[in-house]
Amino acid sequence: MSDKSIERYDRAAGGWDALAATAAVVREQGAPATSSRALLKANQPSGFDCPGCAWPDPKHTSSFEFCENGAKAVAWETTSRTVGPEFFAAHTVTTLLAQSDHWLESQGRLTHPLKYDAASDRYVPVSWADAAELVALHLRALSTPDAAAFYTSGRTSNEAAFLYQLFAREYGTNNMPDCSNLCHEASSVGLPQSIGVGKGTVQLADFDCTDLILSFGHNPGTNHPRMLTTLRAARKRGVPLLVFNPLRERGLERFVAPHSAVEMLTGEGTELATQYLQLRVGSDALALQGLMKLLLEWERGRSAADAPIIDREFIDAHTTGFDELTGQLDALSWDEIVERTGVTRAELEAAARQYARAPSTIVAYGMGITQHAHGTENVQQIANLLLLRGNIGRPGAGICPVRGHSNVQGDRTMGINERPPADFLDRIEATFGFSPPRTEGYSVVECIEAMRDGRVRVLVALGGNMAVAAPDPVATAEGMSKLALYVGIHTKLNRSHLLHRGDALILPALARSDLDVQETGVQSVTVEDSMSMVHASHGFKAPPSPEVRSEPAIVGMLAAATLPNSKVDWDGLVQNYDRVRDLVEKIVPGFENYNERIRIPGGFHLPNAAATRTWKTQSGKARFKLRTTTRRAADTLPLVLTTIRSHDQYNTTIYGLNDRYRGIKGRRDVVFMNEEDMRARGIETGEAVTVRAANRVATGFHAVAYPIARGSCAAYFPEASVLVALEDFDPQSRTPAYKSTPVEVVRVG
Ligand SMILES: Nc1nc2c(c(=O)[nH]1)N[C@H]1C(S)=C(S)[C@@H](COP(=O)(O)OP(=O)(O)OC[C@H]3O[C@@H](n4cnc5c(=O)[nH]c(N)nc54)[C@H](O)[C@@H]3O)O[C@H]1N2
Ligand SMILES: Nc1nc2c(c(=O)[nH]1)N[C@H]1C(S)=C(S)[C@@H](COP(=O)(O)OP(=O)(O)OC[C@H]3O[C@@H](n4cnc5c(=O)[nH]c(N)nc54)[C@H](O)[C@@H]3O)O[C@H]1N2
Ligand SMILES: [Mo]
Repeated sequence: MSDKSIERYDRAAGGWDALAATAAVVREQGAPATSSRALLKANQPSGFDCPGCAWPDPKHTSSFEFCENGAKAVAWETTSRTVGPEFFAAHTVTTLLAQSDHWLESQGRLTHPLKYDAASDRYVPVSWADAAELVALHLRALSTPDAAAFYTSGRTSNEAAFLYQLFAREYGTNNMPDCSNLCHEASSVGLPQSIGVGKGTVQLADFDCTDLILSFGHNPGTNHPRMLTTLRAARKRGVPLLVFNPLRERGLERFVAPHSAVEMLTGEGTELATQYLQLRVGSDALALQGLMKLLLEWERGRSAADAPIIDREFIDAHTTGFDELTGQLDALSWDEIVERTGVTRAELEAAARQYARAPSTIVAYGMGITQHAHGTENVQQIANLLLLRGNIGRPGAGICPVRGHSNVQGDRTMGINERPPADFLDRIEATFGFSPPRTEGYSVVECIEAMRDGRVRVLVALGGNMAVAAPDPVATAEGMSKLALYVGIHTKLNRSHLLHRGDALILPALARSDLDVQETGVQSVTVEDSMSMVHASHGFKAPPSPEVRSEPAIVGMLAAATLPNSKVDWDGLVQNYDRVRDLVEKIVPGFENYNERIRIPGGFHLPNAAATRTWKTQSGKARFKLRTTTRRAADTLPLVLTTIRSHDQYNTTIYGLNDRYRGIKGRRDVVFMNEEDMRARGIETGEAVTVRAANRVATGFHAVAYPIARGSCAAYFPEASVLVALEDFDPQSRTPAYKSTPVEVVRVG
């Protein structure tokens, strides 16, 4: 294929190409001096937390840890470009709506509070006081507080998140849809049933003493590049890495560490995956049960002299449900496993042998596990596999859900939760003296349904881009267009600001790297990473305009205007975030001496009961969970589509049009297919295709032959989100099934 836009990339991940790509993006954002200074402060003890991802920082970071995509996130937020009142005077909302997501965000940082003016179809400047009054007016006019919803995206700091949930609850609703509903909700729902906590049990130090790492459904070379440094160190110790992923991902195969002179000069790098199992999209639970079935068979067949394969002592002392699980595994046929996963029994045996042999194992996983109609069950099969060999609650072993947004885990800890635990609400009530609502609120999918049928009339968004992040953009846009008021608290312009027909406000917020000065002086915020480390983040850069306010200040202002008889001293809290943290300490377990401990470089670790083998489940034991065996109705379509991120995007933020490791240049209109699936349909690489799902169709795509499991295909999010129905979600966690849409792909013409 001569087309330069589709060309196989066969170098290692990282290396010089990563440095060059970083330099290009810093140049393009027009602030090389600020961006470079910012890069040196990212993830340093005295600096700010990188807004890129939630992978933890190595203890006592002293040298600069290079990360290409962290650098892009920092450059994107420290850009010198701005969108002020002149920009909005020059563009109507209708013309902005015609622009791409990439164009909208790349115009720059928001500088002024803006209000939508229907007469001119433009956003016009508004004072902060008038903006707050408009919000108060709408919220007070609603017939019930449950006609409002408060969306959060996971970049929000602990302090802002805590104030935000307090505002929503004192106002009277638990409607807190949140990006984690779209992300790791299956972990938050599945893990408490299995092991009693909804978070991962490992810390970074466990990777230093583990004997085996299994990776399911995540692409760290793009989405958590600093994780490659951890994986590389483990591989250098001889630890095998088994990858379960339908797509061959360069970042899981070979890595050149930019800080290693030798690797940079030779370009050779470190081999990562020792075994790569290209299972079919959506078949992880079956593959996991295949591994477990083998362990069970080997255990039954072993002689007394052989080492045990499953940890009977642990199972008897610490778990329930083992017999039910073995019953299910015995009933499962190898024909079904092999047919549906697309991997051979021999491949699974090789993987199971490694697992049976390893004293301690870590399983890391991402969206390839959670974003399915059976996401919760997928997560639970991972927990089952670990429990079989007692791999939870000891050094070098455990479960590692790799979180997305840099503070998505912290936001949940702070109470951003549409289904809050009762004891959390009890403490709110005891501390503040108001009765928080006790009924469950809406998750994202439910919020969209409620906007569509008029039950939700006001949507406030603290960060994020819900309209584009949610499944089914048509249904979502319809819901947003029916709102009486949309309020976007954001750093950049995005599509969610443009879909309303009623009132709308854009409120410009400080970003992580911006200096935050309040009445008592310079403020820091805190965040929690994927491994429950809480630490401080200090912005340093001059904000894009003096009008821009911090997230805690904006939330405090809206709350004070809406709740005249509030029990909370909003102004006092905003003046000094130490006061917010003193309140968090009273409400959230694990935050004793919060203010003291975040002043220690590196911060502190939150307790995790499962990691100490205390099981906070109903029975007081860990539980083996079964897999549902029914198939979905739409499974009659021959292919399964998964939607994935390119190397040049951050969720709905599109930095550029390349996906270097997958060999795509300057375009995003592709669908990756297995060569044999293409041949069977008479499709050649580069040819225009239509992708059909039940009742929906996506046009304008081009097929690309790619090493992907047969029967599976992949396209980028959000372009392919049109194929994901709002109703297609995991019934337990309500996570959209972004990664398993049954489809057919046909040649155009
Ligand atoms: N640069 C950058 N960093 C990011 C983000 C970003 O967009 N850009 N997003 C952040 C966020 S919010 C999140 S949640 C994380 C996301 O990080 P990831 O979880 O890595 O996200 P995805 O790109 O969705 O990729 C999932 C991987 O799962 C594989 N996969 C797809 N379907 C299946 C399946 O059925 N089974 C298995 N086993 N694998 C499958 C895909 O091939 C891909 O390699 O990254 C965070 N970090
Ligand atoms: N088809 C499909 N859809 C998906 C996924 C998928 O894999 N496939 N993944 C899902 C996942 S895992 C997630 S987490 C969601 C992400 O959903 P969201 O978190 O809602 O989306 P983002 O794209 O991260 O949000 C980008 C916007 O955040 C704002 N922003 C950036 N930094 C800041 C800040 O510091 N403060 C404030 N106030 N605003 C800021 C900017 O205005 C920017 O436009 O998308 C989900 N959607
Ligand atoms: Mo995410």
